[in-house]
Amino acid sequence: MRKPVIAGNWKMHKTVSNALGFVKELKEIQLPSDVETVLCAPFLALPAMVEETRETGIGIGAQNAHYEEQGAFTGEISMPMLQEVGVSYVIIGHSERRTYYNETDESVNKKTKAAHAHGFTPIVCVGEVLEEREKGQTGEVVTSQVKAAFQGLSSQEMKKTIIAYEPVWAIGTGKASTAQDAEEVCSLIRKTVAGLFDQSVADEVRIQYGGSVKPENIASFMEQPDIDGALVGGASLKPDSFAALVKAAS
Ligand code: G2H
Repeated sequence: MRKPVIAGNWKMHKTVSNALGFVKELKEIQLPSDVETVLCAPFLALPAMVEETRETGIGIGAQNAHYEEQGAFTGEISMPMLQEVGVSYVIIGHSERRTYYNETDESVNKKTKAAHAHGFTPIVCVGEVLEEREKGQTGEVVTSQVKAAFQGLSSQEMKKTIIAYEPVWAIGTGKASTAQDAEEVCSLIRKTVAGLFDQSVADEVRIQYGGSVKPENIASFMEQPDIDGALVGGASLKPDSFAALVKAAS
């Protein structure tokens, strides 16, 4: 069976000392070992967080990385840089990056391949905007994002990839998708992966829901057969709330 995975996406929140304070508090709370627990923090905090979480089972992730190994890309961070500090996950193609930093399906594909080449577990985000949902284009949009993102991956790489379905209209709005609607799209994503690879790959790949997940609504998502966890923004910023989410996924 697929291991549930709860990942916090802190976005542009927390200084290094705030991040360390969070981890120290979280370590005081007993977390279930049957849930993969990940914190995706701002770059600056990553080295200290990797050190502070050693032997805890908590994985540390970045929220973006460049697909090139090095070069004239002012302000960017490469996968080898993250690898050296011991980061294990990287979020790719979050809608905020697609919207504000011109991430495209093509760059998402390059980054996903680069992440695998450096041994990371990529958390690849897909999802429709409100206008697309209202026009009934959700399935079409998400299917095309999935096909583009995973083009050229090996089956092994695909199995290790985590997909986060995040309807853009549900992000940070407090207005989550219904669990049934989210399940419908996650099931379609799994079918699309089966079409691209095969059923055994699709059965192994983990799909998260993201968008206004909180302790009060996570159970309804985790009950769904094709939802294996959550990518959580706002509700991951406090240790007790984040721990409640991890416990609810157990
Ligand atoms: C969606 C999510 C985290 P929030 O972006 O990826 O944020 O839980 O605040 O809606």
